[in-house]
Amino acid sequence: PTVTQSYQERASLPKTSPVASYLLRLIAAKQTNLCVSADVSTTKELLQLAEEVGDSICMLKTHADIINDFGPRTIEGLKEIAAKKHFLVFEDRKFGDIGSTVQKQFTAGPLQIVRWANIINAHIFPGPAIITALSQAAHDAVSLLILAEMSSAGNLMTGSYTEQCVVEARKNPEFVMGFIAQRTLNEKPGDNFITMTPGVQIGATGDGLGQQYNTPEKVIGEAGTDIIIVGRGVYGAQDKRAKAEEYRVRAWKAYEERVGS
Ligand code: 5IU
Repeated sequence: PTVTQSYQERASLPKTSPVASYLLRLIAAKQTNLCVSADVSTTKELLQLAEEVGDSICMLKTHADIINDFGPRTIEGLKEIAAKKHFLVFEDRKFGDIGSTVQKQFTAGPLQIVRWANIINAHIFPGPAIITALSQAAHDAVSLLILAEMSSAGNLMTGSYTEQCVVEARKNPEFVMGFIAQRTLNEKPGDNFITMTPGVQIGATGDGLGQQYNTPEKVIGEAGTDIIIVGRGVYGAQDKRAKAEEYRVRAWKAYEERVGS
C-alpha cells in the first residue's frame, strides 16, 4: 500500500485527483511534507508568516474567519506569496451544512473562498450531498479533504463514522484528495488518498483546551500519514523560519525512513 510508496510514485497513480498529483510532486520537489497552520489575526501577520516559512512548507493552512481585516489585500498577498514560494493554500473552513448553504459559504460572503483556496475541507455528517454541492461550485484547481478524525480529546469522529468517510471518498476520487485524520486511511488496494494530520508539536502533549499533540515521527513514521499540520509549534516560536525548518527536517526524515529511501 501507499505507506511504502514515495510521494513521487504516488503522484502518477490512476484515479489521483489533479490537485493531489500536483501537491505530491511539489512535496517531492521541495522535500517538505510540512503544512503550517497560520492561525494569526491580521493580514500583516499572515503574509509575514507566509514569507518567513514559505520555503519550508508544501501548504499553508488558513482560518480566514479569524483574520480581523480579511479582504482583497489578504487574498492578493496570499496568492502572490504562494506562487512565488510554491505552496498550496488550504482554507480550514470545515463546511458542515446542507448542500445549498455550503455552496454559498464557499463562493460568496466576505471570504469568497473559491477565489483563492486550492484545498478545502468538509464534514460528512450532513450526508454525501455536501461533496456533490462543493464539487459543483468548485473549479479544476480545488480539491476536498474529508474530516475523518480529529486530534481533540473525546471527539466523536471514530469507528463507523470514520469508515463512512472513506466510503464516500472512494466514490469521488476526482474531487476528494484525501482526509484530515490521525493515521493513514488507505486500506484497500488502489487507495491513494493524502492524509493530513493536525495535533503535532514537539515538546508539548496538549494545550489545556482539548488539543492533543504527537511528534512528527509518530504521525508520519508510525501512523503512516502524509503531511503534518503545525500551528503554534511554528508561529508561536521566536524564530519561525528556523522552527519550520526543524519540523520539515524531522517530518521528512520520518517519511524517508518509512518508505526506505
Ligand atoms: N485542527 C486541529 N485538530 C483537528 C482538526 C483541525 O488541531 O482535528 I479537523 C486545526 C486547529 C488549528 C490547527 O487550526 O489545526 C492546529 O493548531 P496547533 O498546532 O496550534 O494546535
